[in-house]
Order: sequence, then structure tokens, then C-alpha cells
Amino acid sequence: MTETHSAICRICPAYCQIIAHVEDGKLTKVTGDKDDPYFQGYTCPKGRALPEQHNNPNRLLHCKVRNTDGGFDTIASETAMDEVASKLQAIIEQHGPRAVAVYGGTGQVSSPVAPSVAVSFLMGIGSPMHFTSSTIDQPGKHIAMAAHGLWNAGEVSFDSADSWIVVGANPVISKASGAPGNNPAKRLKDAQQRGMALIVIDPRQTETAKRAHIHLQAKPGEDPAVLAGLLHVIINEELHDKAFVAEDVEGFAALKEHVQPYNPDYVAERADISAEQLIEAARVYAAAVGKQGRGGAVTLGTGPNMSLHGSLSEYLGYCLMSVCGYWPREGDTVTKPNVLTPAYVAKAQARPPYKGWDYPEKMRVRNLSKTASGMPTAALADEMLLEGEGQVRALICLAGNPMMAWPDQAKTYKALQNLDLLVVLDHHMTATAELAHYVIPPKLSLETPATTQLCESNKHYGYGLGFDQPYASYAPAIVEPPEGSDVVEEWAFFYGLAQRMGLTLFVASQSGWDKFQESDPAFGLLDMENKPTTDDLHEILTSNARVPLAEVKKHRGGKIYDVQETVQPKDPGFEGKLCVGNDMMMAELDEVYRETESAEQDYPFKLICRRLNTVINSGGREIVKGSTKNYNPAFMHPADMEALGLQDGDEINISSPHNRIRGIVEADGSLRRGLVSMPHAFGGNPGTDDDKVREVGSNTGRLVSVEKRYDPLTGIPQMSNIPVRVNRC
Ligand SMILES: Nc1nc2c(c(=O)[nH]1)N[C@H]1C(S)=C(S)[C@@H](COP(=O)(O)OP(=O)(O)OC[C@H]3O[C@@H](n4cnc5c(=O)[nH]c(N)nc54)[C@H](O)[C@@H]3O)O[C@H]1N2
Ligand SMILES: Nc1nc2c(c(=O)[nH]1)N[C@H]1C(S)=C(S)[C@@H](COP(=O)(O)OP(=O)(O)OC[C@H]3O[C@@H](n4cnc5c(=O)[nH]c(N)nc54)[C@H](O)[C@@H]3O)O[C@H]1N2
Ligand code: SF4
Ligand SMILES: [Mo]
Repeated sequence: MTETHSAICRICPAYCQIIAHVEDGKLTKVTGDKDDPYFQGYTCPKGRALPEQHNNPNRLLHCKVRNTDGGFDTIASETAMDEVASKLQAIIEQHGPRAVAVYGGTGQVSSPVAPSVAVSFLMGIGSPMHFTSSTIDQPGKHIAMAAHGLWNAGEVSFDSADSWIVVGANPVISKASGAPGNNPAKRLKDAQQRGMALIVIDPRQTETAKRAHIHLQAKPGEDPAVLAGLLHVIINEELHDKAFVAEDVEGFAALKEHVQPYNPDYVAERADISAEQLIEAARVYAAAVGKQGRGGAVTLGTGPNMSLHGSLSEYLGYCLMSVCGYWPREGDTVTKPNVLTPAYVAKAQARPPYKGWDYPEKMRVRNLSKTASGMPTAALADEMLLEGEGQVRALICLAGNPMMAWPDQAKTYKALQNLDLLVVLDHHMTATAELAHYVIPPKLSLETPATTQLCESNKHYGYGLGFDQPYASYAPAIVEPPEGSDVVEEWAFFYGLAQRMGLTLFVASQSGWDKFQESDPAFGLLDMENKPTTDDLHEILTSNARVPLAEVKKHRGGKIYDVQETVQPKDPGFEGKLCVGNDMMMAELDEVYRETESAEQDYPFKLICRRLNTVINSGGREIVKGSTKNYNPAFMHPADMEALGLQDGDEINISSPHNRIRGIVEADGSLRRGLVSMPHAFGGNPGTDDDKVREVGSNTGRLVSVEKRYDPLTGIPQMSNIPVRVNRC
């Protein structure tokens, strides 16, 4: 007998509502939920592979401990927690709490209560060392938000926008940046049929760029110049929203001055695009100025964020929106309203700039410190290697895969092996787990209850996140973990450690968009004797939700709630403004103008980032049906291949100034010439994959130095637009 249950796919932050088919207690199939009012049956191949993930024969079902031969023995989870707790205790006693760090990766979206508990655990022991993948992703977003400020009423609506600029993101594939996550391809198509002009800035004619009204196929790394060029045209042709700028924006004169060198001819030459197209893009983008309820957006992805100057690019994106006044006004509908996060009054006013960097917590290297984006993950390996007070000696890796994902793989390899204690929470033996002292397998997503709160509360992080309707859903656990298994929910692992270490944990409730307005004092202390359930934690996390969780639980599947609101007027006498002339950003813009192209003549190609539809970073390639290759091809323009005498499937060496990998070349006419476009998070640990490139692929992170070219605030190194040399093996 097949039962069907509505559930939430949590492989990626889109959080699609799905139907889980269960036979004899086993997940057999996942389909879209056609009755869901928001997702309307949408799924992707990764979500449809949830049964393969849950029933995978290689799934870890018992904890592992490293033995003296370097192999692993099975260990009971309670014993693993005893041992890890006492080792942590000893490390803290000898070296202090800063010696213990937690790194949370993208798998955290599958178990949304875990991050709060992990943070609370670290606070309990007194360690500030909480790291996430955010700072090796798009940390420029947080820096730019802080420097520019936010609009209290949120973003313009995708459904009524006249123009939409996507910079180095490919929402059709990534479902994370650029366009709403509920079937981004369809949402884009519908918007275009309605008349929205899509402008894409990407060195590749991506699945998204194929739909563009204007595709500026610029050189990678030139986003600050291209965005400054758009501002130059808009400001000099006086297409901007003068009333809005006068009322709600400061720094306009500075911005105007600093974009002057970026005239269309200069930008066109520099980025290798057409000046006419750039001018047209600026005019098309600005065409909705003054039309209430219309507007447009600029939305950036990993491309610009990984090509240095990510913060500046994000900032110029905000400047484009603010000089055009593209923010919801009084009487407009609130986009991305809160449902499982607290109610708030959306007002047509600025949330002025705030401190976004140079936070008191310092790293010991490269003068980096914590920022609004978190602790600089690109420097965590250094913190493990650099001896002296504060050295990190224990790492708990929560749903992340540093060996595949961190920049400078060789350094990461050395650093992780240097640890006294590495604990990895993952459901299969990843490259990182291979180096662990303990591997703790979790319950998988459909074995635990969840709500859509996490997706909702990430809404400020990009146009693909959050829901642009008052939508929410709750799903209970759908299946039990496999019989005989001893798997531990991630939060319960931290709870188990805390119990043994005499700590009291809490769960902080989420406050969503308005967390930028006032910090939320609601703390949920956990009962450290009688273990709470995951549902109890969801209750705490949603305790100040606009729509009570109990209400959301009444509905099977997702629902759009009747809490839609309109934007309220500005508070009388309110003087806060958005800032488009931040000093640091303007100085960086001047510096970009003075920059000349890198003089690395020996490295004539640029390696750029890209995502594959069937995997999520290092996750999923073993399970998704139809993921035809086990490796990550090195895509190149056919003419470049011909010039090098290369054919599809040839093995090549790709060398950067830092290191070298092998790759399997594949023709891709959608690229500019001079590029190698390659997905990350493939390959094996150093020394294991050179002759297995067709089986496991290659690790692009190995080509990256964390010390040579990096963002001085967040530490993110250049992980796209990497100079490389290519030759046949
Ligand atoms: N060169 C280069 N490097 C990059 C990038 C790039 O484009 N180029 N991209 C960067 C970006 S954007 C990111 S976000 C990072 C990603 O960095 P990471 O998050 O560290 O890497 P992932 O491969 O996403 O690792 C996620 C892990 O979570 C596990 N997982 C999945 N579901 C669950 C679950 O329910 N529970 C637990 N416990 N584990 C689970 C998966 O098996 C996988 O091992 O990589 C960054 N690194
Ligand atoms: N299917 C799938 N979905 C995913 C993931 C996945 O691995 N697979 N990963 C998830 C994660 S962790 C993240 S962070 C998001 C990322 O989501 P996106 O940011 O949308 O990621 P990509 O699809 O790689 O798009 C990046 C684009 O930037 C372009 N690019 C590279 N360098 C530059 C540059 O210097 N300038 C400009 N303008 N463009 C450039 C590339 O050609 C590419 O098209 O996706 C998430 N969703
Ligand atoms: S887009 Fe993300 S949430 Fe939706 S089905 Fe695919 S993996 Fe799951
Ligand atoms: Mo990411």
C-alpha cells in the first residue's frame, strides 16, 4: 500500500512543497504537490532523488570512530557523545574555549533547528568561533546592505517589476539567486510575457541569459565597471528618480562624481561589451522611474561575489535601485511578508546604514575580523595551523564539506589533519569525513519535522530566497530512519554534548526581515534534563510568528495566508536615508579604475564558477538519476579548444599561479572565449584523484590561494575569474 504525505524538500533553500510516496514505511517516490498554491507541483531532479538519498546503500547508519590503524570502527551514538564531550572538555581546559570551532555548511538547510542549537552550544562554552559557508559564498551581500542600508518595506515585487538585472547568477539552475525559487524558469517566463525586461550580465549565455532581453556578456571580474557604467548613463542622462533621491537618499553627489570615469566607451572597452548595449540596458532599466508599483531590481549571485570586489558590486546594485527609487512606496503591497516570523509594520522609509564590518572578534591572520556576514571561513584553516594562543584544535563540521568546498584545498587538508579533534556530522563518507576522528550520521530531512521558517527568514539574502506570498508550511516526520540504525539529529548531538558538559542551551527565535530593526529578546531555554522534541524546538523558533505555528499545522501542505498588507507611510519627522556614497565603497570604485588587467601572461584563461542542475555543491552526485557524469567537466569555447587542439573528453591540465588540477574538457559555445567554466566541490582529497578524474572529477578550490587575492573585510578569496593555463595532459 502506498501512502502519500505532503512534505517540504529541504535539499536546497527553495523549500519546495512535495508529495512523499511511502510504501511499507519506506520513502519510494517524490513528486511535486500540484495542489500547493505557491509551488504548484514544481520540483527539480535533486528533490525527486530524496528517496535515493534516504535509502542509499552507502548511507551511514552508525557513528564511526577512527581507530589506531587509521580506519574506522562503529561506535554507539551515546558513547560517541561521551567521548567527544570529554575530549572537548579537555581541549577547553588546556587551551581555552576559542580552540573549539563549529563550521556549518549548506546541508544545514535540511535540518533547520540545528544552527541555533549549535550557536547556543558555542556560546555555552564561551567560544566565538562559529563559521558558515556564507563567507565563502556571497559575503558581499551583508557588507553592501550595511553600507547602503535597507528599505524598511522590503523589495519591489517580481510580479510587477518592469525590469530585472541579474548579475552572475543563474536562477534557472540554482533556484537561489536572481528570481523567485518556486519554479524560477516559469516565473521568469511569465514575467517576460507580462513585459518585464530581463537584463543579464554574465560571461556565459546561461539558461537564464538565454531568456534575456539584453545579455551583456562581459568579461568576468568587470561587474563593478559595468554597474558603474549603468549608473553613469542613468545619472548623466538624468533618468534617475530625483524626488526619491532628494527625500530618501544621501551620498548622491559622491556617487555621481565617482562613476564619472566609467563612461560607456571606457566600460565597453574594458569589459568587452558594446557601448550601445550598455546604454540601452541603462535606459531600459530606468524606464520605470516614477511609476509607482513598478520599478526594477538588481540581483547578484556568486559570479560577482567570487571575482573580488563582491561587496562593491553588491553595493552598486543597491545604488542602481536607490537612485531609481525602486523600493516599495506607501500603498504598495508588501513583498515577502512575514508568516512564521514576527509581524512588523512595513514603512516607506529607510533603515539607515549600520555597522557591517570590523566587529570586535578578530582572526589572527590577514587582519580579518567578524563582519555582518559572520566569521571569515577562508581563514579558518589558518587558525588551525597557526600555533599560539587561540589556535583552533577542535572542529565540529555540521553539514558541510570543507575538503570539497573551502578555498585552497591543500591548506585545508593540512589544517584538518592538524586538529586534535574533527567531528563530522554527515550522512555519507565525504572527503572531510575521511579525515574525521568521529563521524556522526544524522536523521535525514524527511525523518524529521520542519517548517518553512528558515526559507522565509533568509529573504533579505537574495531574490531567490523567501516567499513572495504570505506562504507557510509545516511537515511532520514522514518516515522513520532505517531499522537498526543509530542516527542522531544534528541538534540532538549538540544537546547531548551540552548535557554531558553541564551546559544550558537555548534556542533563539527567528526575527526575519525586521531583525535589522530591533534584535529579538525572546530566548527559549531548553530543559536540559528532559530532552525536548524537534517539534518543541520548532515551537520555540516560531514563538513570535505572525501566524501561530498551531494555525499552520492545521493545514496539510502549504498555504497562502490572509495576512497581506500594504506599505505604510514614513514616520512623521523620520530622517534616516539610504546611502549611495559610502566612502569605503567610493574609494574601492576609484581603485578599480586604476587597476590594470592582471599581468599574469602565463595564464591566458580565466576559470569561472558555475552550478550543475543535478547536484548541490558536493552533495547528491551519487544519488541523482540522470546525472550522467561523475565528474565536473571543464567547459571551454569550441574555438579555444580548436586552437589548443582539444576535443570533447580530452584530459587537460589546468594550472593557476597557486596549484594545478586535471580536468575533462567539454565544448560549450555559450561561453565567451578565453574561459574555463567549471563547477566546484568535485574531486577527492589531495593525492587521491589525479588518475581518477573521470570517476570523481577535479577540485577547483585547489587552484585558489586564500592569501594572495582576497576581500580585505570578509576574507573571501578570488574563487571565480581565476587566471589559469590550460594544456593537454
Ligand atoms: N572554488 C569554489 N569553491 C566554492 C564555491 C565555488 O563556486 N567555487 N562555492 C562556495 C559556496 S557558494 C558554498 S555555499 C560552499 C559550500 O560549502 P559546504 O557547505 O561546506 O559544502 P557542501 O558540498 O555544500 O557540503 C554540504 C554537506 O552537507 C551534507 N548534508 C546534506 N544534507 C544533510 C543533512 O541533512 N544533514 C547533515 N548533517 N549533512 C547533510 C552533504 O552530504 C555535504 O557533505 O562552497 C563554496 N566553495
Ligand atoms: N542545482 C544546483 N543548485 C544550487 C547549487 C548547486 O550546486 N546546484 N548550489 C547552491 C548554492 S550553495 C549557491 S550559493 C547558489 C548559487 O547560485 P548562483 O549564484 O545563481 O550560481 P551559478 O549558477 O553558479 O551562477 C553564477 C554565474 O556567474 C557567472 N560568473 C562567473 N564569474 C562571473 C563574474 O565575474 N561576473 C559575472 N557577472 N558573472 C560571473 C557564471 O557564468 C554563472 O552563470 O546555488 C545554490 N543552488
Ligand atoms: S529546487 Fe531545491 S527544494 Fe525544490 S525540489 Fe529542487 S532541491 Fe528540492
Ligand atoms: Mo553557496
